[in-house]
Amino acid sequence: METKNEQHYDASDIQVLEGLEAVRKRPGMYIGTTDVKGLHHLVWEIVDNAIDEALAGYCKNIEIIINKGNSITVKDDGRGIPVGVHAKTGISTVETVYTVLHAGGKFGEGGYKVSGGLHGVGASVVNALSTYVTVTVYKDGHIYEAKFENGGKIVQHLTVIGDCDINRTGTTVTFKPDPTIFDTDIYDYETIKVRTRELAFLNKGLRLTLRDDRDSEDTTGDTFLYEGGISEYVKYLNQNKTPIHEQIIHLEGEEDDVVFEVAMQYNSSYVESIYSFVNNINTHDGGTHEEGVRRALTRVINNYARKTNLLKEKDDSLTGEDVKEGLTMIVSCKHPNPQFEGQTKGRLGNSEVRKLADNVFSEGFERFLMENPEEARIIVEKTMTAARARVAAKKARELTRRKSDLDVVNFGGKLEDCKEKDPSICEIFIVEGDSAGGSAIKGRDSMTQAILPLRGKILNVEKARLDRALSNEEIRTIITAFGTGIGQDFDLKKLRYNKIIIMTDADVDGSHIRVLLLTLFYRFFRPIVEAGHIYAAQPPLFRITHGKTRKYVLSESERDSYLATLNPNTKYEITRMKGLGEMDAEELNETTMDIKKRVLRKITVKDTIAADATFSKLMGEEVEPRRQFIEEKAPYAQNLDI
Ligand code: 0RA
Repeated sequence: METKNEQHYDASDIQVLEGLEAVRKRPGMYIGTTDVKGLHHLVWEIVDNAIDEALAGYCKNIEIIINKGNSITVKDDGRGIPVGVHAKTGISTVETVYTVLHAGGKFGEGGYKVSGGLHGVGASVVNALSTYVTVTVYKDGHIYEAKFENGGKIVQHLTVIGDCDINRTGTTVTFKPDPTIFDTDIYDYETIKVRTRELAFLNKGLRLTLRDDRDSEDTTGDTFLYEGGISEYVKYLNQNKTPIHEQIIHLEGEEDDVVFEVAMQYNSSYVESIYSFVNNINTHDGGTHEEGVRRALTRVINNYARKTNLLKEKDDSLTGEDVKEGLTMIVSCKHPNPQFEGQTKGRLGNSEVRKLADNVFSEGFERFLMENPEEARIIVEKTMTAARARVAAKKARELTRRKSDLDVVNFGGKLEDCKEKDPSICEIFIVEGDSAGGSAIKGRDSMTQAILPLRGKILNVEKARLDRALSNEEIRTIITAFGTGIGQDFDLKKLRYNKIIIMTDADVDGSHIRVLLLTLFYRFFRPIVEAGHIYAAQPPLFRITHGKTRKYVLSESERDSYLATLNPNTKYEITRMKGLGEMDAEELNETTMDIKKRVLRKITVKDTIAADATFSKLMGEEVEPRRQFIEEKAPYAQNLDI
């Protein structure tokens, strides 16, 4: 076996494994899905390569362009993909990287590559799933170009097509996803923007620009460049919250090529916003980097609180739960050989990182507390208040714990439960107002449909702790009805209904109630939301009657297109449906509840971090953004996804 020098990546590092046909046959194996998510995944595979060049220290600018026709261009100013003949394949390295599966430093033993996409297969997979790919390399005063078509077939070998300034280096890739592979071929600017911004936060000093050339070519687009890196991410996440201390605490350390970094700031809310990343990938199930920090955070705060006598001898120690209340934190680890664990590979497994994270965090945070006694006092007091609330919530929670099935039936008449006990076929409608609740009870299928009419106002849990939420009558009823418990007692397996359906009017009040409910579900029952159990009913907006026919439509455009299908001489009548309460039981059943006829909208969480920010913006201290959002979105039942 050849020995390889860690420092000098050369063309021979690239291993030749398989052809591209396999990728086209089973794209899901390589990019997860062929839906809109898979389509966007192609962009990140190409951007990842440029980011690697940035991590290696050679690239400062990356530009992403959505072109007319939904092709994508990614430009970087790195060293340029090597243009020499590849030792193993006998063709240029550029062509090798784009045509040989698993070619790329990541799988070569000598190559040092820290970033990675979903399955780390990169450029060749993008080529396999594209109708065309053009790669341009600027290097040594020349412009080189190679072209591929129809799933990676070479149509132009790497050729010098011109000269450039000797100092100019970089790689430009344009690809067009194959529409016969993907369910959709339309890129979403906002999706790409959110991730591009995140990549800029995670890679300080790197300028990422994004532009949409589909409508016209003089758009300015967005530029993201954060010299402060993850500190600026924390600041961004806290922008609709109220920080309780000024400084963002930013700590960093490195050992054996593993770089560990954390930034944090407490705010006055009660929610935990801790997000961790490994090689720019969100580790949504945490792992050793997160564990190390959490462990150190609890220990350091307890030690400091005891030492300064803020926490007395008789007081119980603060728990992990207490110290994360109102904490916004980004943990980022760059690792040359990460082990991802768990079903969705969302957990970092490398055990040595736990110790590195603990050491870097505890040393730095301890010093911060010593050097900033005023901020330290504010933080400790916040965690002590959280501890008191935890004790109070425990007492309150015991009241909501279901002792037997009987308890659910005896709701004091609130919940009209269904007869069926098998959760997989049961649904619960949470209905705005008593009169609509009455119609829903009459119009339901009592075997499988339970009705919970809301009488009082739903508490805004964005501004209330668990203990106060638990003293709210409506919330207690909801918790008991769901059967899952809450907080530490939460158990998704105990959920009593497969579908939880929010049924509110299509007006501003209805939107407000819906957002309050979604906030409650997202903050206190997140696994239920993530598992896709939450739906919004879509009551009709208009009723059109002609002759004996009654037609219900959901929107103005649907009304217009229906009217256009009628004979011009037909006499018809249009009623604008003002609210659920206006419909009788039969109408409500027919339009909104009947499994065969209704249209439900499933509420999905596209991106946890973005959803968190949305809820803080919507439901936090500031009233104006909330009013604006609700007024803007209220008329449209469509804008529900979080
Ligand atoms: C390996 C070695 C060198 C550059 C790259 C890979 C490289 C790959 C990509 C992919 C997208 N952009 C890229 N930029 C650079 C260095 C080669 C040399 O120094 O000649």
